[in-house]
Amino acid sequence: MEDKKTIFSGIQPSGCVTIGNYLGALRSWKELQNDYNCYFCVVDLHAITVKQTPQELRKRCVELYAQYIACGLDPEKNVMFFQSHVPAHSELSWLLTCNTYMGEMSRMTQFKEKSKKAGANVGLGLLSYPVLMAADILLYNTDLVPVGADQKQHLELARDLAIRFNNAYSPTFTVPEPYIQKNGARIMSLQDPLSKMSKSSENVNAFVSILNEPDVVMKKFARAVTDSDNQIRHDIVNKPGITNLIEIYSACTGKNIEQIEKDFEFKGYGDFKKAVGEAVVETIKPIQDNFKHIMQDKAYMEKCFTIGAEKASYTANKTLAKVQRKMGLASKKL
Ligand code: ATP
Ligand code: LTN
Repeated sequence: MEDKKTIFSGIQPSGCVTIGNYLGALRSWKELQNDYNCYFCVVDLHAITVKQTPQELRKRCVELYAQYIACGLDPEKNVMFFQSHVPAHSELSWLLTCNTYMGEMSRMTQFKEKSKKAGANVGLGLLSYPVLMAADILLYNTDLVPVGADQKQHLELARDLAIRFNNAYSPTFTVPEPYIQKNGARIMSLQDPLSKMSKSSENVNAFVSILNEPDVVMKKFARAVTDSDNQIRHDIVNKPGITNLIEIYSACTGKNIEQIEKDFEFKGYGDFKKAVGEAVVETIKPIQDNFKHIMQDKAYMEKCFTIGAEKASYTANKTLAKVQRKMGLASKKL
């Protein structure tokens, strides 16, 4: 355990895990858990950067934890916990905020996109959210962060903040590296293939959740936006909808793009959409079975996330104390 490198990653309980979250991130965590010392966190403090209904959020937190386990993450092998159960995340976030520039925050792509949606009153949390993410990562001396391609810019910030702090004070933080898969790192919306699939999307036809029933999955793919030339060809510029479906199919079946184009050369969109739907249904079926089972054992989950938070707090508090001391905050003993 000691010699292994450390991984940290998290998903927001802002909805149900989508096939984007699964193919882009969660699925790789499962592979990595055997070779790394892993922290997998349900990042509930991130979800409140946009308005939430408290009862719903609380329910989604538990369900997301159950989905982690259902996807094959082992709470006995990894440290699996809720972000808000380890207060050091919020505390380090403030200390890092004081070492962060306004300019580097306001140019974040996700902030620009989400603040557009928020309308007139853009919450400050949406702007400062990547600092909290940096705190999540830096608390655990993380070497590697497995995420989808959309998080690359936030990871860069975490690296910049670590390097800045190490230079301004003394070596403290490990500088983390992103781990972004080649296949499935950016799954697009089924209704607007130019924007990424998002679990908090208002249009339920835009995403497929890993808990969607088979008939719902099939319908969502049947309605997926494509073009009208009826050729199954990977062409990101001219055919973003079909390209996205090809990538989903490839990520689920392991077949490469050329093979898929060849297999469907003489088929139409209807047949292809059906095949993609079926491949997705097959991929998520075992997860759904596991999920139902786990949700019936709340006592087990409670035990797992309590132990998870204790283990996480131990490492997190050590890092936090170091940072507080280096920044000159009041000592507890004179
Ligand atoms: P929200 O809609 O609340 O912004 P989200 O669906 O975008 O949520 P996050 O919780 O922000 O998901 O991300 C969890 C993980 O899933 C991250 O590693 C992120 O990079 C990855 N991810 C999110 N969307 C996609 C996608 N469309 N394709 C591949 N990976 C994704
Ligand atoms: N910002 C991430 C979720 C997230 C995260 C993290 C991912 C919060 N903290 C730390 C990796 C490491 C997102 O997916 N939107």
